[in-house]
Amino acid sequence: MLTQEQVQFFRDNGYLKIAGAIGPDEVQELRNATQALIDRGPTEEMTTGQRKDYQYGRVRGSDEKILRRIEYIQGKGDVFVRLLANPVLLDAVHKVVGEQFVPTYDSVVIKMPGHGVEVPWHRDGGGPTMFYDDPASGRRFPAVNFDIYLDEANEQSGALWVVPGSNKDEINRAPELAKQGEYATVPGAIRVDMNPGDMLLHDVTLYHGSPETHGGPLRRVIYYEFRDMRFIDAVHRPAPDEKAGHKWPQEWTRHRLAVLQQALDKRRAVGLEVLFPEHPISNLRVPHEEAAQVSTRVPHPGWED
Ligand SMILES: O=C(O)CCC(=O)C(=O)O
Repeated sequence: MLTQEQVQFFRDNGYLKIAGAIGPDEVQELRNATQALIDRGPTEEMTTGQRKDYQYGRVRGSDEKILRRIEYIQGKGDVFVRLLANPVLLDAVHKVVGEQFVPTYDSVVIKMPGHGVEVPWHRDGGGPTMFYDDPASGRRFPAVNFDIYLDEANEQSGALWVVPGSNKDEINRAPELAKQGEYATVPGAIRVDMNPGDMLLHDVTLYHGSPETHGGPLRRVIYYEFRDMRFIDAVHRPAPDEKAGHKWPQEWTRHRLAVLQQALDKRRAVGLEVLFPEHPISNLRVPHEEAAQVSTRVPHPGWED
């Protein structure tokens, strides 16, 4: 479980590596389920929104469309739902995101074998408004991604590069770095090599990206993002008379919390360990019966339009 030193390292540097966070059996199940999604791809039977979940890109000098990510994977298999309630993940979430944590995003990023698509330097969601300084408590609530590695990430498979401490930069230099398209020569940048089952925490304001690969092996990483409810209430809610657009109404966060409860219940049902049976904050709990009924694919408002 995360120590105070690890929490401090994360706050200072914007990232933290936890080796061996996810056990080998769970990793193997996730690998199998992810591979099945890659092999099948989008189908005619899917809705337009579900087909859009499969995102493609290109590498330099080729017109071939290459799979680069699949959105909303919690709606694509129980193993991804159960992962949401993994005790090592939720312990880290609780300690770095805040007690009122809410799962806010789920996807898998893929570097296909042979040619893997670049993820240019960026801050997730575009930048410096992606945290909340709460005047009531004086606390800063970060938005954090929990990156679960299913394959080895190294030079050949296009490991992630990060600039430690860039979460504190007030001016966003990520677009300029993306334009230059360099990794190893970026001042302060480090490559974060990972093994299957390792978890990387990254603050969404950290500069990060990964180069395209040529002749490398498959590299798959699951990204689960969480934010504290105080952050969401202050930053993401539509005004009372406003259409949701890309904002997050109460029903949407309740739906996400219901998936979390379903994840805790599904994990316990197969005899896996959980950190707590329900959300530790009582007003963020969704009754088990209600949680069991919800669809586990919860796209963001605006995704299906
Ligand atoms: O896994 C990667 O290469 C980076 C993915 C990423 O940062 C993103 O999708 O926002």
